Amino acid sequence: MARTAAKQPENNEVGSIAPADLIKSYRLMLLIRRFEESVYQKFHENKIGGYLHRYDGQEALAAGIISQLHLPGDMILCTYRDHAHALACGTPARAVMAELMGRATGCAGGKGGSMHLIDPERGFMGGDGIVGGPVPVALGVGFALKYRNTSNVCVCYFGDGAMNQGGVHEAMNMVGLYKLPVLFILENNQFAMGTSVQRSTGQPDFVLKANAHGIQGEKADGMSLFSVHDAAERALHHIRTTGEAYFLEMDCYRFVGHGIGDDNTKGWTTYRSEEDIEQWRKRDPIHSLKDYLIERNLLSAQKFEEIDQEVQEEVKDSISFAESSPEPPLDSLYDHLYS
Ligand SMILES: Cc1ncc(C[n+]2csc(CCOP(=O)(O)OP(=O)(O)O)c2C)c(N)n1
Ligand SMILES: [Mg+2]
Repeated sequence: MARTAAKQPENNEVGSIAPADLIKSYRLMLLIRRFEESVYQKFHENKIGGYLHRYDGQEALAAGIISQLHLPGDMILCTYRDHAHALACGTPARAVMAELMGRATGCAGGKGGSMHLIDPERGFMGGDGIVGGPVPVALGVGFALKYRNTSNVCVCYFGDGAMNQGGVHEAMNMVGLYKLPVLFILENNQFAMGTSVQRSTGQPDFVLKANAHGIQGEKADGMSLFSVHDAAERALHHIRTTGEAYFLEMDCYRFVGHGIGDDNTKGWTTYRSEEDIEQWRKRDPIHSLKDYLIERNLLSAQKFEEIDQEVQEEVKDSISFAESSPEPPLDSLYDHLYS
């Protein structure tokens, strides 16, 4: 059942993604990167409270999959590393930044913060602070989508560390048993905080584990937008035509530490070497896509510059918007507790 990862198209080969969509994905990945780069500084200025987990290096997983969904209709669940997924679903950068700063204009009304972004109108059913937490929720969402006779899919992102949680396997078993339309995306960034995959699991073949629950799957290169896109296209086709789940293990790497308490820009990280980080950085999904667009003359130097400026402006604007937004009023404390 496992298949080999799709390769980035060679220079003289036509890729499977239309040039206009490639450029859109490039812009989105750059927006995610610049957004993430801005948040540590705001945290250190005490503008953001709680905690922060960045997605630098993993951008292709959000851009290559969410761009293929039918929104609204399909539903997305993910972990606490969720800024990218919200932006990919179309939640404005302003509403994401305002949420991080606990402002009433944030996408969760300023009451969720970084790990609990949500935007149901755009299909984004939220981040989750509990490791493995999105998987049992995906079982419920997948059941609802089938029960209501829709042709929609629930996409559930989770981490390599989460794959060792009991509840994850109970939920995957039921998704396989009930044949539910769920696309599992295992973000295998090689580490759960400071613990490597080699140190945390007796069976590192994650696709095999999905197969054990009756779910087909494959492994793909999560550092290549092309590979992510191709694998997701096959997976979504499988789910929409058979109604059954699919599992994708995405090999990837986070370029920065686990979270704000593990800030490798300050030299605190001890569990992985600078050399390893450098090796993975050579496969930066944004740089590879930029090279591809240049080699094939799909975007001029001037256009790259314009996109860069636009994205920087969008992030700057999100910060001024958030900083000038009010905090939630005290009398809204008990709103949204029950639906
Ligand atoms: C149930 C539970 N246990 C422990 C934690 C603390 N914790 C937060 S993130 C994390 C590591 C998870 O790693 P992984 O699933 O690989 O996701 P990644 O952070 O690498 O994206 C842990 C142990 C938690 N949030 N929830
Ligand atoms: Mg991980």
